[in-house]
Amino acid sequence: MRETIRTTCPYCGVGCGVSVEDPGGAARVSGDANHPANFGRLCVKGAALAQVLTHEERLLHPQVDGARAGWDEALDRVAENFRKTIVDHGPGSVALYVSGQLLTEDYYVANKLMKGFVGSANIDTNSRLCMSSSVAGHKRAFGADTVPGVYEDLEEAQLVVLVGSNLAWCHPILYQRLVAAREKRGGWPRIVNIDPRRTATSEIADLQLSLAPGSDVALFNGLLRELQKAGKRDKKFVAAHTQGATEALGVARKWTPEKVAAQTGLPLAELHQFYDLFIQYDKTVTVYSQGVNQSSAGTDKVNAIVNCHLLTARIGKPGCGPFSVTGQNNAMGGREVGGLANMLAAHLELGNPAHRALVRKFWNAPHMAEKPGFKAVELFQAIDDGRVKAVWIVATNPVDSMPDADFVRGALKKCPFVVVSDVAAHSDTGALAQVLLPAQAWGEKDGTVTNSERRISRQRGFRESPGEARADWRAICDVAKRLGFSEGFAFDGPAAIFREHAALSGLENYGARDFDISAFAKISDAEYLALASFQWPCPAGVAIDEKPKRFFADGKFFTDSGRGQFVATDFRGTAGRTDAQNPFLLNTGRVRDQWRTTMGAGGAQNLSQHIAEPYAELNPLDAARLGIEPAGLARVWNERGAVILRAQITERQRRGGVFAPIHWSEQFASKARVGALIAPHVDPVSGQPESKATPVCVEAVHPAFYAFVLARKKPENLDCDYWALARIEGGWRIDLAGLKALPDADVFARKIFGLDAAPECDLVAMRDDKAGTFRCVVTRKDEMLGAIFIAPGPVDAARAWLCEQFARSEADPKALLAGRPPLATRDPGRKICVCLNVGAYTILDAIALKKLTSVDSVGAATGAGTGCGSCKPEIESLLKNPAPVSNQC
Ligand SMILES: Nc1nc2c(c(=O)[nH]1)N[C@H]1C(S)=C(S)[C@@H](COP(=O)(O)OP(=O)(O)OC[C@H]3O[C@@H](n4cnc5c(=O)[nH]c(N)nc54)[C@H](O)[C@@H]3O)O[C@H]1N2
Ligand SMILES: Nc1nc2c(c(=O)[nH]1)N[C@H]1C(S)=C(S)[C@@H](COP(=O)(O)OP(=O)(O)OC[C@H]3O[C@@H](n4cnc5c(=O)[nH]c(N)nc54)[C@H](O)[C@@H]3O)O[C@H]1N2
Ligand code: SF4
Ligand SMILES: [Mo]
Repeated sequence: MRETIRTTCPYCGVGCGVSVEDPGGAARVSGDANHPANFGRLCVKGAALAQVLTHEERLLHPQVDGARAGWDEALDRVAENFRKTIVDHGPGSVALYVSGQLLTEDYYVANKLMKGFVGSANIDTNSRLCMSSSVAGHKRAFGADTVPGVYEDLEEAQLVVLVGSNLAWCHPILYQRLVAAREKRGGWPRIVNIDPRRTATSEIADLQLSLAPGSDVALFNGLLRELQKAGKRDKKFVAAHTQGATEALGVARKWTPEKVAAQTGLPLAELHQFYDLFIQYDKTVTVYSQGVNQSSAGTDKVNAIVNCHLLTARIGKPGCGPFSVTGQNNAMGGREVGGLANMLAAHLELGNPAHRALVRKFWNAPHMAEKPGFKAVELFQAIDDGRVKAVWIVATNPVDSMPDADFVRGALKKCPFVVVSDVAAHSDTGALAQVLLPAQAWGEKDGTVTNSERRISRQRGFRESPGEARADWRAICDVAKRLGFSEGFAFDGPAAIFREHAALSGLENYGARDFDISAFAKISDAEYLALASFQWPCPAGVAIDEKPKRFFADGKFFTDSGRGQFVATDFRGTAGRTDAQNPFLLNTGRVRDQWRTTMGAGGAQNLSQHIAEPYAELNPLDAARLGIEPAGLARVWNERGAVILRAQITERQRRGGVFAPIHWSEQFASKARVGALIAPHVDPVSGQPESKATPVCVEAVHPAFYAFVLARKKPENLDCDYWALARIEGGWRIDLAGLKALPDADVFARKIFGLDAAPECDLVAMRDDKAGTFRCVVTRKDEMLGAIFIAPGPVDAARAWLCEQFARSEADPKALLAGRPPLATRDPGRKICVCLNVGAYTILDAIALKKLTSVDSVGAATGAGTGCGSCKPEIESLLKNPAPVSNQC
């Protein structure tokens, strides 16, 4: 019998269980039917996990000063530099910058090393950029960073309000659970989607509120007022279990519907529709994500939402509650170990002397941090001005993902000592490291992660690590030992770390703190190996059951008074304001098949086929005014930086706004690091940057030529004003453009394919001087190595068809030279359904020809949407709006 490994998807915070069969290196990945997050389903990224098991582009060996080194040499170097910096400049001069991508065990030792042994709380994490406003909002309202509800609540609710969440693309399995519940329950829950732009998630919304960016606090203040007015205050609950209602309502009172309408730009009728739904349905869940968190008023947005739930006592009960969905697979685990610079461990408070004493004793810590360390934005400022002189960056790519990313790059360049632990051989941050440490990747590493609903699951290693890659926890413990802290870091594996973490969570807890998993404090290595997923809290001595665990149903909160705290949230606009210089507001976020800054989800070629280029969404009226044509290029810039992106002209985008995805690093595009433009404005409470509202200027780029390239090998020389690379089956596709006319297209093509060094290759060219076009294919014997299409305007080629042809080894070079399929064949178009390989034109043709009206009928006719289902919202959108889809990106 084949062994099945049960593990967890490494991508988003839904935390889906994954089953892997891995006989002889041909892994088969499927959803774990028994895992309570996904019950067997996987989205397109999870389903492509077998493709990321490649060792291509992996960092295989430690490097010191750019040269391969042994682990001992590299670790000695890290420890020596850290020790010397601490001795010379104090513990505050060193820092760790870590990540919600780490396993809890890695995170635990990193936090322990800094806060208990180095004696500085200078450890912060990319989660600062992700959900620290939710943490701060929870702490203000609940007295602890507690997510009150569970996933079932979304299915059981009458109304689900999505705020700043593109659930369909970013938490696809939770979205699918919601869709399935609606199908089963005849359209319940009703769904309201609150987002300045229409997204894939808008397709299932009964009501879309395209509010002005940053105006959520006004909207929810107005809601609080209307709830009170409509008599929806739960008087008993508010009186017995909360405080601060009067102050919060006092602030909300002035937010009349008219005033809210003016602030949010929403029509009064839509506003009343929303308020009426919220008033009418007691079972309401408000799901929120980065449109809420990544704001200079992020914490207030969270509390404005929570206020409405406290007033109506819609919390802790089935089908009710505010629900912060976490992005990273282990954002929650990081919170549990205290990975943020202002937290301790096990949800203990760094600012609380009794908590510090407790942890000091438990860790037998020689140098306990006494005060919070630098939060991410402050940390890179401190690196820049020399207060921090040595930094170790683990599992995050700040040169792309931080705001003011060019400043961050400059700071790291200046920093005397930079260590980067990563799985990838090349990253924009790794390029600046003196020491590079190769880490284990998914499928190799072993430990636990916690999902958005407080469910702890095992990630299990089932593959040998390539080269000398090692677990992050091990590298951290090895440095700790070299710094003289052997006793505190003598762990022999993740199980030992997990036991210590679990024990600390129960230490003198007695129900005073939400996070308690002390039931697992004594589990054996074998039990850890077999550990099934469980939801916390799980205190010692209490039988563990599978019932959903909710907080606050009893009205007991973790504040000093034990009451839930209303917060008076006065409205303030975005920190960045548009003006004549920068008249557009830049919103940034995610696309369905890309993962953060690691394009193509770390090497899965399927996932580059959905959207292959960095782009900017612009409203048609704005684009027309700026003279930007569909598939043309747009320069988006401000005083901090500039990017060049492919224009996507769409009504989904409000006027005055531009949306760009965050996924393209310099490894994949010439100039698409949107982080470089983001102002480092932060929320005053959480320190989370405002990544969704930066004033920018947008203008048309007028290239002298455009080109589209297919290549077996990644070209080494892409010396061009614009280029974007994407993996395809059998090679790469590249879009290029240049501002200066090409003196000789033939020479340019030869350079792209490196032909001077490969005289055995043939180049068959077609030139039309009148039209200004040039096409050629490169072959070696009968094997096709590449093709290039050059034109004075955006290249009009059937890209999806070309990619398909290129993947076939028997492809006819001459047929490819035509750039489009023969008459009888249709270009399938941009891939909408990756699982079944169905393009947009195939779907549109089927809709027109067979007069299809439902997603299911499209599925039956074309197969689209019948795999993982992640593309169903887009099929829905094509049904509603069968306009031609740009094939360009
Ligand atoms: N495919 C994919 N999935 C992912 C990720 C990925 O990279 N790719 N990353 C994961 C991570 S780390 C995270 S944190 C999550 C993020 O998940 P989401 O938060 O759902 O994703 P985003 O696209 O960042 O932002 C969500 C929406 O907020 C909207 N928004 C912008 N400003 C405002 C505003 O002022 N008010 C409101 N109400 N909305 C606003 C944006 O238009 C956007 O559609 O996704 C996770 N899942
Ligand atoms: N403008 C703008 N900026 C944003 C956002 C936005 O919406 N807009 N979103 C923010 C959010 S929510 C987030 S979460 C961040 C994400 O941004 P980053 O934190 O930069 O995340 P990744 O791109 O996933 O980078 C993770 C790195 O860790 C490596 N890695 C993966 N697994 C491991 C491992 O196990 N060990 C080690 N050592 N390395 C590993 C990967 O190869 C990759 O280089 O970006 C933030 N920045
Ligand atoms: S929903 Fe998230 S956790 Fe689940 S398979 Fe998709 S990316 Fe992985
Ligand atoms: Mo995130």
